[in-house]
Amino acid sequence: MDPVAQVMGVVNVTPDSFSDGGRYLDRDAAVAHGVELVGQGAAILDVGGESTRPGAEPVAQEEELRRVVPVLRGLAEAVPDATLSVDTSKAEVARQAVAAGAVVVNDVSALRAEPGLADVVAQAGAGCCLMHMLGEPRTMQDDPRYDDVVSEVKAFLEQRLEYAVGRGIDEQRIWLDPGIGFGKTARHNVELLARLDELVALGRPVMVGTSRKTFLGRLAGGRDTGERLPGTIATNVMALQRGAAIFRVHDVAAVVDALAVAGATVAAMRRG
Ligand code: PMM
Repeated sequence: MDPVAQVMGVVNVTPDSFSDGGRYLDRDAAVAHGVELVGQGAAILDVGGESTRPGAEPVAQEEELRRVVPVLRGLAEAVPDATLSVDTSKAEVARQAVAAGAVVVNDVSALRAEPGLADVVAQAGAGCCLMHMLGEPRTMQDDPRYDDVVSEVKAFLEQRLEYAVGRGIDEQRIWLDPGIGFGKTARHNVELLARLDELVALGRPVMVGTSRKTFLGRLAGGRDTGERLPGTIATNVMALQRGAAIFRVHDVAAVVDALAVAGATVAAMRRG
């Protein structure tokens, strides 16, 4: 695999996440799942306790803490070499997650939901992923519109990067993410993947999360969540070729293999 390409395995500890909701609610099962993903080649694990699927309702802070903190503690012990990320937009959840072993805060609101989150990341010397989203999960898929989706996402990420650095977060530890499926039609998602190099040009590692998302099913003629691995692989390979660095997926083993082959081919293409 391209040496900079890293696969992030998804460990959702939620009862309603769109693809694996409810299966890993139990702490031990979630930890075991994370260990299995590392065994399959995930360098990073993203632990989330609040679903961001379209239409999802927010989760109370206490409940989110109850879901993610014990799982992070368990993973920090079980897979000490893995990079642990917490998928949250809440400052207090991030604070306790970092204390439990997370070194990256993956915030789908890009530090807009809670101003205190930037301070938590800065003070901990943690990394963070800033993601683009149009609107909020409850309503984001209700007729999203852009004049030019790529330039608008790029301008947003540039502005959020500047904000994060201004709040004291180490620029070298910031990743950017176009937010595939977050207030975007299938056409918007495809356009973002096709022109991902324009986001890579911002100079920070770009993360993509296409795994099992609705647009893959739609483009393939109507596929349910469990039938979207081919689309997941196709989009991650395209993203690798366009310069993405981090690939957030549920099906780690298959994507690691695909990226190893694609990465060798991309390297040969670059050598000419
Ligand atoms: N997608 C989901 C959740 N968190 N975080 C980032 N940075 N990028 C994504 O694309 C992303 C995310 C939704 O997928 P899930 O419900 O399967 O976790």
